[in-house]
Amino acid sequence: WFWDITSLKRLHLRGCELSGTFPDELGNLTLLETFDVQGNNIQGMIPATLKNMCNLRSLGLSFNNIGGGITEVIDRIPNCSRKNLQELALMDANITGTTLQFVTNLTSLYVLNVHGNQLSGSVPVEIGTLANLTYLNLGNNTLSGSVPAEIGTLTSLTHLYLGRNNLSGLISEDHFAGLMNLESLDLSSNNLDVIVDSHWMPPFNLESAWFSSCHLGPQFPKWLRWQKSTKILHISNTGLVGKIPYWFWTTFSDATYLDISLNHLSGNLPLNLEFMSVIKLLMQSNLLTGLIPKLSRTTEILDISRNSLNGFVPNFQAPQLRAAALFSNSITGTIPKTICRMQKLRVLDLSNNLLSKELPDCGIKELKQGNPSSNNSSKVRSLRYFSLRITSFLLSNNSFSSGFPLFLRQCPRLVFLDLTQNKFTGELPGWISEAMPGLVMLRLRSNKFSGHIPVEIMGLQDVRILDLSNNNFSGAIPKCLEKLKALTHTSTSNNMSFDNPFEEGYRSSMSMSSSLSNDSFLVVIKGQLLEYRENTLYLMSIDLSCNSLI
Ligand SMILES: *C1O[C@H](CO)[C@@H](O)[C@H](O)[C@H]1NC(C)=O
Ligand SMILES: *[C@@H]1O[C@H](CO)[C@@H](O)[C@H](O)[C@H]1NC(C)=O
Ligand SMILES: *[C@@H]1O[C@H](CO)[C@@H](O)[C@H](O)[C@H]1NC(C)=O
Ligand SMILES: *[C@@H]1O[C@H](CO)[C@@H](O)[C@H](O)[C@H]1NC(C)=O
Ligand SMILES: *[C@@H]1O[C@H](CO)[C@@H](O)[C@H](O)[C@H]1NC(C)=O
Ligand SMILES: *[C@@H]1O[C@H](CO)[C@@H](O)[C@H](O)[C@H]1NC(C)=O
Ligand SMILES: *[C@@H]1O[C@H](CO)[C@@H](O)[C@H](O)[C@H]1NC(C)=O
Ligand SMILES: *[C@@H]1O[C@H](CO)[C@@H](O)[C@H](O)[C@H]1NC(C)=O
Ligand SMILES: *[C@@H]1O[C@H](CO)[C@@H](O)[C@H](O)[C@H]1NC(C)=O
Ligand SMILES: *[C@@H]1O[C@H](CO)[C@@H](O)[C@H](O)[C@H]1NC(C)=O
Ligand SMILES: *[C@@H]1O[C@H](CO)[C@@H](O)[C@H](O)[C@H]1NC(C)=O
Repeated sequence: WFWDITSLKRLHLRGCELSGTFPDELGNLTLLETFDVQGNNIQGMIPATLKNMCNLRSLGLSFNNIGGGITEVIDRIPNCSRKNLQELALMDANITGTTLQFVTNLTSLYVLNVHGNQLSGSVPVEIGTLANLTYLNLGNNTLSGSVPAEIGTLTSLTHLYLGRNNLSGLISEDHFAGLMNLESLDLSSNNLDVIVDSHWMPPFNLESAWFSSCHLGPQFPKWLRWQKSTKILHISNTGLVGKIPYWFWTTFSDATYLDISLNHLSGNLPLNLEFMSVIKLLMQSNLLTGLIPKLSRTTEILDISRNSLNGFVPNFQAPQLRAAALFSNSITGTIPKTICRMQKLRVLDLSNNLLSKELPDCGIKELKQGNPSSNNSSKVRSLRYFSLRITSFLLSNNSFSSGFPLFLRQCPRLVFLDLTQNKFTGELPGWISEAMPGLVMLRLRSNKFSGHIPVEIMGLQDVRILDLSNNNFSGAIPKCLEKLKALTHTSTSNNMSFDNPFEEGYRSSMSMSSSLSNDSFLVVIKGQLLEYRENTLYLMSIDLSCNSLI
């Protein structure tokens, strides 16, 4: 019945779960100015009946399945309204095409969004004729060739997204010359060389800047110093060499997301980053040395893995910290008792370091301090109420020496536990399955554990990777191995919604691609060290070899 209301000027049907095809009757709405059906499940091309829709200003077709060519879409936008069209949104709409030349006829466009389609060809120089453009998103296509410098004439532009294409060549000051209103810039994941004079003062003050995989180096770009409003900065894998300049931390003290990973940055980090506002701080795979800094209280995700940091583990004072990847450094000392207060921590990876001694034993006092608001509770006073929420705890290849850590009694949500290659001794406690009922991975390989394998271990119903090899366990292998249910079923019967030990802490964090979840996962199977990157969820393995079992 919509289509009879021919007086309609604005039709907003965003996210209405519409499916099927566009009806020809749409063309009856000749007064329509705005047509927005983004985020439905409409299949097929817009109808050829729109000829008389001469007032169309805004066409929103994003997140549908148009399944056709871009030129066909443009051809069906009525001739009479092309000149006046201000907004064209075709994001993730399954559109193909080898040219963006059509822009020459859409001279009034403010917003052009064709992100996430299969558009190839180059960015036309004529893009410079769209003088009103404020938002241009050509990201996530397969555009190639160079970026025309004409883009630098679009003085109204606030958002420019060219990331994830196959663009190449040079980006210079010219490309930015007139972009004094630019707030958001994405050039990442192309093959672009950004080469500007070292004294260049950018005309803009970016809030978000994505440069990952552009060539910015080897020198740390000096012009970044003038970007004092930046909240999001990605300069991962940009060929940067040398020290992080001293102004970096103050210039970006208000940023929430900083990614300087995968470069050749060296030198010590500042001792104190408490003045920052960063939520996600990624610095992995550099050549950084020195101590792990005192973190800002806002930090939720920290990745400093694969550097050369030495000195002690930080006295974790970041109450919001959810995931910390500190693996493959040279960190010494032991895990401080402050970990007992870290109620938000999910993932802690300290593998491949020089940590020693024992883990703290969190008593009720320490745990309470991490959860002061639950002080008054009359109902739950048990330890469990105050327990930690760690799901992945990875300590392999250190020098921890003690009995099986009592710390683990306070980690009832543990899913991945890796104590491989340390100097742990003594017997496995009977409480192992009661304290950590959800364990999917239990790796105690290459330690000095001894005694019998406790029969309680059969209570680990979700365990899929059980590696007790290379210890000094003795006695009989417990009889009822078939009770390890997850190992006897072929399908994934548990409800684990994540795939590897690194992933969990990253879910529900800012929806940015995470580097941690990309990390490989090493598993020893039949004496071979195998590397897995995905689908570790389906991996099953039991290894009791190299003990004194009968
Ligand atoms: C204290 O306990 C009462 C009753 O259980 C509850 O209503 C209240 O929200 C609690 N206060 C705090 C700060 O947890
Ligand atoms: C509405 O559109 C349909 C299909 O394009 C057409 O057959 C019909 O005559 C139109 N109705 C009016 C009132 O214009
Ligand atoms: C995209 O459109 C083509 C052509 O209509 C179709 O064959 C293909 O299945 C569509 N792709 C998706 C992911 O729907
Ligand atoms: C524009 O309209 C004219 C007249 O209606 C028509 O001849 C021409 O083919 C149209 N152009 C396009 C590109 O549709
Ligand atoms: C621009 O429009 C004219 C006439 O409507 C048409 O002939 C021409 O092919 C269009 N140019 C592009 C690049 O689509
Ligand atoms: C990317 O562009 C280069 C030339 O710059 C070309 O050789 C290559 O085939 C393109 N790759 C894709 C996937 O389009
Ligand atoms: C153990 O960690 C050290 C760094 O502390 C590293 O050099 C070594 O390669 C690691 N060994 C294994 C087997 O990963
Ligand atoms: C919690 O209880 C302790 C003593 O048990 C007390 O010192 C502290 O002030 C209490 N905190 C809150 C927030 O009530
Ligand atoms: C292994 O355990 C046995 C007792 O079961 C003990 O006698 C022996 O010393 C242990 N070996 C090592 C290397 O710890
Ligand atoms: C798994 O999920 C199902 C339904 O979503 C639920 O009934 C069941 O209790 C869950 N099992 C576990 C072990 O959480
Ligand atoms: C993710 O892993 C793939 C496969 O090894 C690798 O090519 C890629 O560089 C990795 N990406 C990052 C950001 O580490």
